[in-house]
Amino acid sequence: MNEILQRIEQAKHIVVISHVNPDADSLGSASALYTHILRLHKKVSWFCATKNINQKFLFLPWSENIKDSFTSSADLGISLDCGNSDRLGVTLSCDLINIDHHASNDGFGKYNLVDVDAISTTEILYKLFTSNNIKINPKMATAIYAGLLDDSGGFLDTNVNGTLFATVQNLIEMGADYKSCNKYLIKQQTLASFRLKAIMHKNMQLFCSGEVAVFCVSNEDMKLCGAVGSDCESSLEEALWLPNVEVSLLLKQNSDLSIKGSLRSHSKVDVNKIASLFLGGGHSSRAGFMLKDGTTLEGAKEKILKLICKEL
Ligand SMILES: [Mn+2]
Repeated sequence: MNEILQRIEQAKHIVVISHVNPDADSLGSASALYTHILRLHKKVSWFCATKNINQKFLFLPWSENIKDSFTSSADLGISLDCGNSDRLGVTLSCDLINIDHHASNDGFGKYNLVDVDAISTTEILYKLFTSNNIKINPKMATAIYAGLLDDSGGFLDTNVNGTLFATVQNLIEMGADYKSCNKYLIKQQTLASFRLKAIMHKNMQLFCSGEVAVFCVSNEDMKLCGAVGSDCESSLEEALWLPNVEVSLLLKQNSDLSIKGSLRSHSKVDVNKIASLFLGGGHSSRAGFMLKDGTTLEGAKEKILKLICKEL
């Protein structure tokens, strides 16, 4: 039997861990694994350090059981979609299995199942389950589909291939509630994000002969719209599809005046490389970082732009 499944068999109390500020893949993979562990009649908890998880994810199976405090009685933790140990939001004293697909993953677990070619962490689980004859039930299928849908940009990113669609066909036949996933993860938006988009689009600037789109969002803009961090994302992604744009950069000021940076890129610039200069990371086409040194939005813009333009 697979080493990771064997370790799960041996454990008494398992905690599945979604990363801080979780996305559909981290929550979907935790949801699928949580469901599987429940079926083994084992004690299982679900930890995510972020207190207010975006409502749109709460259709995922068992998400009502997510806790923001870590249970000390656990003898095994399983992190899902966490590119580095900071993403866990907790320091573990028990063994850890690290399941992930980020290029920046440094293998921080005692056991590591990292596949940087996988489209999503849920795809890694799909392969783990199917290759070990573990039946995927409708709840698991929904959760796996959710990660695939979100991490492939709604099946539109360049990493999408026929294998992905074949997997999706299987998941739908297994009972995946793809309609809810499409509705909550792709179609539905908040009024706050709708309002924020108008401000972001109006203030967007183009640099380096129009190859870099930059959004600076102040804490004031956020408060004015009642927006949260994830409300900025769709504009960041959309700007990448303007003619000539190769890289899209978002600098968002937090309420403590630290700055969250997010980067999206076609193939010309490896944005993971740029994010890692600021102890961030991600994938070559999407990455993030934090600036906590008191830099202003304008100062941060100058600094990051210089690095991007050098790569173009
Ligand atoms: Mn992912």
